[in-house]
Amino acid sequence: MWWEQAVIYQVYVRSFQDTDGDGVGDLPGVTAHLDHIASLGAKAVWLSPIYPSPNADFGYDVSDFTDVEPVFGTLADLDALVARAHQLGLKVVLDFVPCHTSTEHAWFREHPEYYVWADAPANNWRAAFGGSSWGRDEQSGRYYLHSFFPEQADLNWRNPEVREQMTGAMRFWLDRGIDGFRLDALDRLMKDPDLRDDPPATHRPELPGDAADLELDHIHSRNAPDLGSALIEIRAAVGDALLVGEVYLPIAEAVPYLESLDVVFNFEELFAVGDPDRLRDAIEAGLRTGGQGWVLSNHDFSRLVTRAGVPNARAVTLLLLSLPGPVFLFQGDELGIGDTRMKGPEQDRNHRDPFRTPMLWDDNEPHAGFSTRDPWLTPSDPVPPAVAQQRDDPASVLSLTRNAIALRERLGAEQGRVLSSAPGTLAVERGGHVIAVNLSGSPAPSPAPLASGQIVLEARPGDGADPSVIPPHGGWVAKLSG
Ligand code: TEU
Repeated sequence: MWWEQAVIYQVYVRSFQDTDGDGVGDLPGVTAHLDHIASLGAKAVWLSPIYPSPNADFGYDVSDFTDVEPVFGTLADLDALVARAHQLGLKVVLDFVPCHTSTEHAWFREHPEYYVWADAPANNWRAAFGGSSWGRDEQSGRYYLHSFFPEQADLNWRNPEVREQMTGAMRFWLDRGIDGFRLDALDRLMKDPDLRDDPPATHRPELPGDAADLELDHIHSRNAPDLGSALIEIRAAVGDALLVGEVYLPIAEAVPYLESLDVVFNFEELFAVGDPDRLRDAIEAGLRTGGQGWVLSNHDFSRLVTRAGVPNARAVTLLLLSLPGPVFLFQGDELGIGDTRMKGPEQDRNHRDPFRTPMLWDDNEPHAGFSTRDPWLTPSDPVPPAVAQQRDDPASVLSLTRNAIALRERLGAEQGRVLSSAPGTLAVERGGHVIAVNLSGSPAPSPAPLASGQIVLEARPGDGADPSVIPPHGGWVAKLSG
């Protein structure tokens, strides 16, 4: 399948390229820069939600599943984007949000039976972004379930009509040439039918979460035992389109989702990149599991540069891009963008804005070429050089990213194995190569005997020419001798 070793590039449409001068990115802006994505060697582009939305959660509160948000453009703009992508050999993956709708979706009034209701808050469940999961509907005086913001009412996937409507919407996009879906927040798709209380937490959660994750074990409010039945219907509706699940669970618990999905994100890896031991565990778990995708960054969490730490970001980028299976690259990862703070009134408006800063196309243009006027979000911290400034610099993060992606062809599909290596280092052998990175501050011995001249790619050009040593905060990919 096309996605098995693919690099999939995530576009946060609001922040990619503005073409109509309103300071917000749009679909024609994505189309205009698809050649950049193709030139990286990515095989697909995943678009953050493009549907009409009141933007309580920037597109993840959908008010119509079969149209395009006017600020982003029109259905015709999307058709043009898909046509251009396919011309360039890129697949197009849409972010689909099956768990909830905006409370401004017409269904919320016309089809209340599509949602989960109670006369009073029915249990102790907590919403991901704080507070009770039960929101009061002022009009009826009743309470509806919401796993995220109160503006995002949870759909009731035990109602067959909901399943029909949602799978119908997915088919609508497939008919327009879409190649797959990233399915949002899937572990919240179905909950305990009896709405039982979540018990007090007995241990620290394996993945970071909100304060409520330290208080409650979310065993009833997510990941219901019969959730797989909905996934089977989704799979039946979409044929062999790519289905990537955002399942916010440790990878071992996400495995059952792979009965219907092609890929789930490896979140353990995402949170482990700052700690070589945890990262080794996460990579080993991922290699064992298969069917999972490595994530450099996404729009919800601190950027790779910030999580890995500036000195190690290049080495971690090289490592993750050299692993088998799909790899998800968030726009700006290829430039080395880290978290930024916001200017003026934008400061602290949304706790995830620091990871969603506008793309940097050309430092000689106003707003680095993102927009002709003030962008919707303006970083206040220094940002790395833009695409035009990094493109021809062999030492740039952009060159490293492009070269590491090109190297994936040579490494092939072999799962590979983690080698034992010096403390603070990580080494993987696969496809006749060793990928070794050193996340410590001192030089470390090579994990395997390599002849000199075998290095095919370095995370720090010029520093690591000796394959008997992994340079501090560096790394390389080298051919195995013999
Ligand atoms: O994210 C799901 C999500 O945010 C949770 O898994 C969260 O990380 C966890 O509960 C920890 O608190 C998706 C989108 O990526 C995100 O942008 C949306 O806000 C969210 O769903 C709601 O649609």
